[in-house]
Amino acid sequence: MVRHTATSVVTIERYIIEQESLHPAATGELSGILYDLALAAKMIASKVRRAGLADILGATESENVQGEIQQRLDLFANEIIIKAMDHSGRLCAMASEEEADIIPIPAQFKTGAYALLFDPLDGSSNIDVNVPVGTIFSVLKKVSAGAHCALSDMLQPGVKQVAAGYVIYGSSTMLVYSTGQGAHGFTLDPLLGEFLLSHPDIRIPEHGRYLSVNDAYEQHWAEPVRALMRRYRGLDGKREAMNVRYVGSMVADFHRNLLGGGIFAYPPNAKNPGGKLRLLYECNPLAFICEQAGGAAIDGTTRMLEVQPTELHQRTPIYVGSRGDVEIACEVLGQER
Ligand code: FBP
Repeated sequence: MVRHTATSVVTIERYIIEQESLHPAATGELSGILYDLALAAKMIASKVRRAGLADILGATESENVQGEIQQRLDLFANEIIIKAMDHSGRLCAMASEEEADIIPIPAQFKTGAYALLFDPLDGSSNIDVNVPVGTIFSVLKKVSAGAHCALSDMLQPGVKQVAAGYVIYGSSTMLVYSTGQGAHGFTLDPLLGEFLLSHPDIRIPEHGRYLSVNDAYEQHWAEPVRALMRRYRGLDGKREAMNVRYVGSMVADFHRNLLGGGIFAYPPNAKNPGGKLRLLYECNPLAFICEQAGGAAIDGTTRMLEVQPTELHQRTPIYVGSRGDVEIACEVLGQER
């Protein structure tokens, strides 16, 4: 594999092909899915960039399966991804944070060997206030028999992901993905309309400096979680205090910590005893990327990628980021349990 640097002018298409060449058995189907996702990301980015001018801000009257009011950009992004992906003949079905059930491939199109799960616009509460939001995706290989998708194709543990990634719509638009050969970042050049390799082979620092947690929930945390947050804040004298940074968009908080080192945590609390964030299309894809970059992710007891899913929209607690900081979570949550 050619070693690239951030100035090698490598498009995402070229990089995907180079990575595919490392797999003699590859059919090109997975590469095709990644291309189509990159196109969908460009279309969403162009709308997000002009959101205030494009009359697409604000909420709709409808609620999604999570009980959240759907933002207009949520639905726009959801539609864009479905339309960009449903006709390629590469997917057996899709699942989205915005759709209660599995999204079948329309009858007029062929079905394929992969399932796609996604959060079309993560950090919805930040859309109208121009704070970075993102798109998160996970790709699984179809395991059920027959042409059509079964729930079992979606309910696979994170280790079964064949690809995962996210797009961050921030000061620049970046797409970070992995197919199990490291995590790589591409920046959208708005003049060329191309995703160009800008962060080859991302490595997250072993120990981080940022703590990303919404501590407005402190009163609703159980004692083990409070003890852990005291540790990260250096209040138990066992380590230097970390710097707190919390945007409220998981993709943005995760991305900062992936590059700068740190931990993002959304512990269980009295209001969300099972956690808030969704296992299949928020936590598993980011855990996959993080591990590929040398980091780690747990749900409080188990390696995130080994959790066996039981429901499409199941929620989970999450602690993800620098390996040294996640190990502290294992130690403190384990000790205090
Ligand atoms: P969605 O916007 O996709 O529903 O994502 C959930 C989310 O906004 C995460 O991006 C973020 O980390 C978290 O919820 C913020 O939750 P809270 O406001 O409880 O801290």
